[in-house]
Amino acid sequence: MAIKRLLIANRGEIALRIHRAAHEMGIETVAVHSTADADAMHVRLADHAVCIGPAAAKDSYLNVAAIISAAEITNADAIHPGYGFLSENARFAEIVESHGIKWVGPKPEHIRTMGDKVEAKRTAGALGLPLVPGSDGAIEDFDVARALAQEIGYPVIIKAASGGGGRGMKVVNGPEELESQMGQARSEAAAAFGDATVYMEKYLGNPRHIEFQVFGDGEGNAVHLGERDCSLQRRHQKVLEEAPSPVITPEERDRMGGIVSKAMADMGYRGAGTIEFLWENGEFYFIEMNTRLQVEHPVTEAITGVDLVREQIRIADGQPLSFTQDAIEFKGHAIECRINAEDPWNFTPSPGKVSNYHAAGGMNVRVDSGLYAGYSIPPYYDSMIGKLIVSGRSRAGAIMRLKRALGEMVIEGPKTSIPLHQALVEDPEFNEGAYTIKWLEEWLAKRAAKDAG
Ligand code: MV4
Repeated sequence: MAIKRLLIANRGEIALRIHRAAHEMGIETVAVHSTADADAMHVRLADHAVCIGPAAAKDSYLNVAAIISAAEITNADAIHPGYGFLSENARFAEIVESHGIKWVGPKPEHIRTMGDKVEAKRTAGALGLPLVPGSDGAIEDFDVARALAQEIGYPVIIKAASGGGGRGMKVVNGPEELESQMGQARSEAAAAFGDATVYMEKYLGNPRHIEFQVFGDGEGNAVHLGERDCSLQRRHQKVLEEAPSPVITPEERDRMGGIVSKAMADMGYRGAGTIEFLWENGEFYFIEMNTRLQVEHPVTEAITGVDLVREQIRIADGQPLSFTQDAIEFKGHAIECRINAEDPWNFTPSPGKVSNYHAAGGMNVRVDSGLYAGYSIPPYYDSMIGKLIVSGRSRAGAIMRLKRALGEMVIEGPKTSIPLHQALVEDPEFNEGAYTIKWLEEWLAKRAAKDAG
């Protein structure tokens, strides 16, 4: 039976994004919301809305029983989790499916495998993806760890198997630091994730973060939609993303794209996924796989013309992929700026009432946001309040358009990261595309020093 009514288990801009794709497919939507989000745009737009609990996410957007109840009460026949919250919770995916509700996401077993970073690496390696040199699985013993570190060469990095997104990592510069760093990594992992399992990798000093978008039908067919460069980040929070990466040639894209799509086909992957690599000296090294739609998916949409959310919903509905690899052309260049309600220079959150709002527009400009004049940004959730996505025929053209569009944005009341983006797009190194994962934090430190002096 085809999906008729989709429950969106999320809030903010991504809930709107999913609602829009569903409506274009003739599918009704059900919003769920906390008491703090009663006036949110995702609630206003949806066909039906259910309050699922108090402001704290653990009592609402993470409340499995309340969300399943909302789906049952409204007769929703599918659930889309968006990103964050329950999107990579394999148990939730199983519970959804066991209620006869379609899960707009990967098979629960694949969510579980990729959530364990040791299992993810083992799986990726077996599927032929290039790995960072390191331990073959978890490491427990200091002597084994020391011997391995000697073999691969310092510096090495210790990572938590249940970590990800940068949490629970320790760099080890030499043998004298090994026991203390590994011990700390283990106890921090135990405290943060309830799992002390760690593994070791060669530490790459100055890589780029490049990720490939993949799609599978769950039956052995898979495609890739090219890469995104997400190197511009601060404290593991991405700030600006672009597609294609300024450093990847069409030949390299085809070669790596072929490797990742073959891997996804071989594992029988279903739905949207992102394969994350570190890239250094022309080489790709797999680090993690995200089994969800990502915040930065619009830059891929802009250069391929594929509606990623529509594709997700089609696959969950048992339909085949709507395109073949041959049909995908990468056209032009797209850049996304994440707009956060925070001080642009010290990053302290800035929630509160939006007294005036106007979104940029014009050719090849997209604003995904739930903001409106009079809306009060609640203090309980992530500070990202919108995304500005622009595209152009070339990277330079996209940057020109980005400057124009940033200048048109009006968000009065809370502080936002727009001034940060306006400074960033003027930087000569940014304009050359000459940046790595360390670049933005160093740029911010230099600016802060100059302002102080
Ligand atoms: C690394 C690394 C250097 N060498 N692994 C951070 C998040 C997590 N997904 C993996 N991370 C890293 N793993 C090795 N072997 C450096 C990072 C890293 C990073 C990676 C991607 C984007 C931003 C980053 C910022 C700091 C460190």
